[in-house]
Amino acid sequence: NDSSLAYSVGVTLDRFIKKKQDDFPFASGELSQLLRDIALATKIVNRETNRAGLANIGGAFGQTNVQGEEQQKLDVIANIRFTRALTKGGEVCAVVSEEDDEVIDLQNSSGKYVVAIDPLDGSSNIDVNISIGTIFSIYRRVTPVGSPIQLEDIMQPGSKQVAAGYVLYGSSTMLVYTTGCGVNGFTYEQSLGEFFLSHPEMKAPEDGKIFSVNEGASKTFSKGLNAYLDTCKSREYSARYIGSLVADFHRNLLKGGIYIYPETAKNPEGKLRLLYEANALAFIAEQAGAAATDGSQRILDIQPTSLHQRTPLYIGSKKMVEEAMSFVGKDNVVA
Ligand code: P6P
Repeated sequence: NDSSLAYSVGVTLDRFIKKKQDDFPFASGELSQLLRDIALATKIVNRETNRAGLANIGGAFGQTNVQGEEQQKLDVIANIRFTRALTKGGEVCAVVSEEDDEVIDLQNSSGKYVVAIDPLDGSSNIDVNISIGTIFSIYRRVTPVGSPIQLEDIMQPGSKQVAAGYVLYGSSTMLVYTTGCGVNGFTYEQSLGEFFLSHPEMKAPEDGKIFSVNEGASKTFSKGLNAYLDTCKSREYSARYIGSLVADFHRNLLKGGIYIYPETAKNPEGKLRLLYEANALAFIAEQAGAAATDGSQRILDIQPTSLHQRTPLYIGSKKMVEEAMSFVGKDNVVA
């Protein structure tokens, strides 16, 4: 019957969104339209990503973004594509992006939603053909629709997200998202230009045997973290670190594992950004039965204080994050 259709592998993203919207009689369809707008931009970025080597749009673009990283042309292109799709879609009034120092006002005065996005995370991997990703969070604005955008519309804790997702441009291109009722994964069929439901109701294994961390910085890790990593090694867990957050996160979500980007000497607040990296993946993680903290508190409980603030990130299988916290937590106890 139709109700099972939404979950049968092979249903298109459009049909799935429509079906889920029908499940919410009061849904006005704006969020559905917004998700379609993001999916459209994803198809365009996917094509650009696949052509990067050929169209000479890889390589550094010469400017630097708020990370202080050389902006690769594909970063800039992806940012333009997503911002343009969201502007045209009309549902979003403002965007905070890794690629722009300031909030972008889309001039959609009737837009109810705000989007935080990392258009292309891991872009330094483009030139060496390693998977890269898009990460996005969706919030409802808190000040009256049509009024000037305020910082309180943007600086919302992750617990206020209405939706979040990521795109993994990997051996296949996948869109994985949640609207707070579980996590569903869609795989892109290039020849048809459609996303098809391939991973319905994703659930992370409660425990795992994979840890993802850049141990090159372990000299400056806390004692507790190094003790946790020694425990992983004593159990002969696998070390898997791609250097691309979305790829590591996605593998750990499916197979069980933990990704850690702690405070380091080079990044005393951690490297990853709260608004458009950690919050979205933390929402997805929790919806899939996994966990995400900054080493002491839930990522989703952090009240942002600045647009591009960084946070340490411990994210993945619930039991692994809890155990890591039991080691790292000792560091945070004032002696
Ligand atoms: P490091 C990519 O720049 C990124 O933001 C994540 O995708 C990735 O996991 C991490 O940084 C890699 O950082 O310091 O280990 O090279």
